[in-house]
Amino acid sequence: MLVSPALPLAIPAPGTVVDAIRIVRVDLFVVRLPLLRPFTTSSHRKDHLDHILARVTDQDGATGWGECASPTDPFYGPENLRSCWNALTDYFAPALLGVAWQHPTDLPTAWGHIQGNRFARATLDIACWDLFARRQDRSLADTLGGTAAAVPVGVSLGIEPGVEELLAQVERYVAQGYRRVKLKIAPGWDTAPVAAVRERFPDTPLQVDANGAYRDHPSHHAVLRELDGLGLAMIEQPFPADDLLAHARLQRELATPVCLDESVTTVHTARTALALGAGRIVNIKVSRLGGLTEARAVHDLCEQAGVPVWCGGMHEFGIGRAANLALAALPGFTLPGDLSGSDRYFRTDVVQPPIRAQDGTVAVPTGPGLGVEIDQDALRGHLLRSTVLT
Ligand code: OSB
Ligand code: MG
Repeated sequence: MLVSPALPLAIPAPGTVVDAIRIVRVDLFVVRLPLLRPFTTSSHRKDHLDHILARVTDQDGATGWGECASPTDPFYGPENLRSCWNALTDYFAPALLGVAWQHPTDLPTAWGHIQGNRFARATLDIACWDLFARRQDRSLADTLGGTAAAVPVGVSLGIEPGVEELLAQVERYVAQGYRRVKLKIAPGWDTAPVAAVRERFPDTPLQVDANGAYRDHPSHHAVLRELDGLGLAMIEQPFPADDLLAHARLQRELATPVCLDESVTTVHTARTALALGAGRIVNIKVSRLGGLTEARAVHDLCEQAGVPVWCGGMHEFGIGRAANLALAALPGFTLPGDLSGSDRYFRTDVVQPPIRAQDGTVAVPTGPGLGVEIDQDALRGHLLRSTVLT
């Protein structure tokens, strides 16, 4: 076959491998960072975070980093720190090592036989996207198709001991220029604190997140209808993740858009949820969706359906935060994300340069890959455990 060198084949001939990448080593680290302020939701409270960081190395010595943002305990979703560690060491890393791939979108094939475990999966998905972008000396945002130089950001505020403490937190972040405020709610901590914030900050875009704490029951519908009168931008995940019909029923009752977080775990559940009218807004999280490939697919689906999306967070360290920012540079991310600067959560982060918000936006890193580098001293100083797989 004659092929002009100026016209490379778009589809490689069978048996040929163009620029194949093989991961030959996976390093895993469990890193603990204390939170500056304890965070409470309807499901859990925490004062420090233990996240798994992963470094992948290919046959040429190129590297990429990823982060597992799973909470330690299975209270947000079914995964937890130990389940993620086991899924990575026993399944995802062994299925990746030595396998030839050309593009990170090939990797779902390598992992196609492994069910669920999406936070664990996201760890190596992010690391391979980072490595791939670095090999091409391109930013991850650019590699994904993102165009925004900076993304609008908001804050997510936990349940506080009282309304005064909450008002002080809102005050602080509104003064720092954050574009909207999200309040965690739960039965017993809902209409009163939200109405108090609404009254004190009448012009601040405000939304709430229940992490599935309400039930499809008349007394809870009554509370949610009361929230409907407070001019909220959205009500996030009022009901349990798998109760799509309850969300659809509620959305028909409310003027306020329902936003889905925990319910959307794949592009398939996203499509089902939208078809049922279970919500009008989607929170896209890289970690919950098992990585950047699936998160981008949900973005594309929502963009085609005219459904606004925003980038959610899981209190990521700098690696996961940089991945979220790269994703949020895609054009469908029109609403402010849970993408505050690292300094809102941690005294020190594990990356350089630090990620900071300014005037309610965070700049999308422009350097190769994630555009941040691991701070080796910070990594060593906060390390709990590590292993190497080859
Ligand atoms: O539901 O969005 C959520 C944090 C941990 C677990 C779940 C959630 C959150 C947040 C914080 O809301 C988002 C962030 O600031 O990273
Ligand atoms: Mg949420």
